[in-house]
Amino acid sequence: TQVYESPYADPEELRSTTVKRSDLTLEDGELGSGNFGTVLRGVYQMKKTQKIVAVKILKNEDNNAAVKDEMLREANVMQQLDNPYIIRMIGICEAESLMLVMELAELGPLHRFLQKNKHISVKNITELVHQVSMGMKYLEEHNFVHRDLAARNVLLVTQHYAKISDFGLSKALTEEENYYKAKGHGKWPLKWYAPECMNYLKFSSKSDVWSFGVLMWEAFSLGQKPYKGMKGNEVIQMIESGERMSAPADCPPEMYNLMRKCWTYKPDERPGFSVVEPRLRHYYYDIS
Ligand code: ACK
Repeated sequence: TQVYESPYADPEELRSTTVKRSDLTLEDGELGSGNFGTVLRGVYQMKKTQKIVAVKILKNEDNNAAVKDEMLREANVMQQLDNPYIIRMIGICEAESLMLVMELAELGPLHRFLQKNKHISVKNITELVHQVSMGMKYLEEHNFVHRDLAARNVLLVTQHYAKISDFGLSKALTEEENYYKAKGHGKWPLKWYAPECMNYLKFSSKSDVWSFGVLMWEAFSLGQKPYKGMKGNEVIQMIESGERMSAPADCPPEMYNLMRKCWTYKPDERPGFSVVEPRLRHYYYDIS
């Protein structure tokens, strides 16, 4: 797997985390949207060059303080991260609305790319999930939990270059605790959540590993929905009874075995990304 040079790696450019509105041109086409607002393509004018960027724009209408807070928290986490497999933040722009300026991943979310490109090889899928595991290993080493790891939050720069995005739910862990205790159940992506998240509101790198197993299942099933047609409580019952999703069609047994490891019930017995990443790396080398 090749490590690509980031266009934003220049420390001089990384330091400035406020983007001047006059240096930013927004384009018409929408890249995507969510309950926070929309994401537009933009052009960011830097000293010598221009960069095409993605701009997450907060909905303005209700002046919602909670949503604004969440976006600032997301920006704060992204600002601390520096890894080739994680979407880089360029800065915050406070103008007609609050805007989060990030590097653009032109090909969009992994699951949709796979749905549209059904002839992608096992080797290519392995390469992409391995890259995600490298980004997650970095997060684990730096004591951040993502809490929303799913194929929809993996964006593609090219068909051979994936990056983790969407740090809206992510948390920096403290020195005392290696998990984050949620205040209560929210609007959760529970098909991606480990049993200890549901039962004890405990989020750790190990619960990210569980989500990563679901992400692997999505990738090898070419972007299908996990636990298709099942309700939340049915998924919980299935997991509690010890049952797991079956292998996607044409999934190599080595990869399905790894998913099953990620779905180990007890977090203490589940592998971390320091174990998952080399497993993927070695399998990728074996088939290359
Ligand atoms: O699933 P989507 O179409 O792809 O919808 C989401 C949406 O914007 C809100 O998160 C897309 N998106 C977010 N960040 C980026 C980015 N850095 N590059 C390209 N698309 C992005 C994402």
